[in-house]
Amino acid sequence: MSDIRKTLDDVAREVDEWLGVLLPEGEGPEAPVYEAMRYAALGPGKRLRPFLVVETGRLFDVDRKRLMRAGAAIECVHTYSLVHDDLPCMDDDDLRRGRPTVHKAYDEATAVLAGDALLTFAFELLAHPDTHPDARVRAALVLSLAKSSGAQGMVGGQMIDIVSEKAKPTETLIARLQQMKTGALISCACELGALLGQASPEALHAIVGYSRDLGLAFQIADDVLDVTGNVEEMGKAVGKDADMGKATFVSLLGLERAKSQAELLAQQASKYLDMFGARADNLRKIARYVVERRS
Ligand code: GRG
Repeated sequence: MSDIRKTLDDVAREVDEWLGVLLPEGEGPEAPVYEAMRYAALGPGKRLRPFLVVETGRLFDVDRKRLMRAGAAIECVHTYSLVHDDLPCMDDDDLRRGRPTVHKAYDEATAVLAGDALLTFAFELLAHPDTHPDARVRAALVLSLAKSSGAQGMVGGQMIDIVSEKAKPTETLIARLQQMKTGALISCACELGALLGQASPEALHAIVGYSRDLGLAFQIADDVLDVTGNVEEMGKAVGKDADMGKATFVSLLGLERAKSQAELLAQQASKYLDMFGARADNLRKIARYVVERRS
C-alpha cells in the first residue's frame, strides 16, 4: 500500500471514531432516523474531504480536535449528498460503499430524513464552540460550508446535471457543473482547514487555487473510473454515465485525453503549494492519489 493511502486510511479511522461518538444513537420513536444517519455516515468511505481539512489545517498548526469536528461536519454533508443522490427520484442506485443504499436498507422516507438530518447536523457541529472559541471563525466556517453545499455549489451543480441530461452540454457547462457539484465541497474542505488556521490572505489564495484544480482532477478521475473501474473496487454501480447517455469529461474528451487532463490538473494543483514547502507534501501526494486511485 502506498504511504499516502496508509495516511488516508489512518485519518479515515480517526474520523470514523469521532463520527461514531458525535452522531447520537437516538432513542424513542425517532430512533430510526439516527440509525439511518449512522448507517450512512459510518459506511466505508475514503474520507477524502476530512483528510483535506486535516492536512490543510496542519499547515497552520490547528488543534486536532477542531480539525476532526470540521472534518466530521463536511463528511456529514458529503454523506447526505450520496444518500439523496441514490434515491429513486435521482440516480436510483441500490449499492453505495459496497452496501445497500440507505433507501434500500431502510425506506425512502427515512433516507430523505436521514440526509436532511446529516446536513443540518453538520452546521450544528461547526457552530459549536468546541470547533473554535472565536465566534467569527465559526461564522466563517458555517458560511463556507453553506455556500459550497447549497444552490451556489453542490445542489446547483446537481440541478445543472439533471437539466443538461435533456440537452447536449458544452465543455464549459460540464466544467461548471462539475466544479459546483463535486469541486465546491472539495474546495470547502481545504478552506475549512485554512479558516480554522486563520490563514493569511496569501496562504488562503494558494489553498483556494490548489483546491479548485484538485476538485476538477477528482471529478475527471471519477468520470474515468465510471468507464474503467469495476463494481467490486468502486462499491457502487459503474458504467452508469454511458448507459444514461450522460455527457462527461470522458464522453467529451475521450478516455486518454480525460486521463491526461486529470494528471495535468493534479500537477498544476501542487504548484500552488510552493509557499508551504515540505509541510504540504501530503497535499501534493493526495493530488496524485486522486487521479491514480481505483475507487
Ligand atoms: C443530491 C444534493 C444532492 C447532491 C448530489 C455530490 C453529488 C451531488 C452526488 C454524488 C454522486 C456522485 C457519484 C458524484 C461524483 C463524485 C463523487 C462525489 C463521488 C463520491 O465521492 P468519493 O469517491 O466517495 O469521495 P466515498 O464513498 O469514498 O466517500
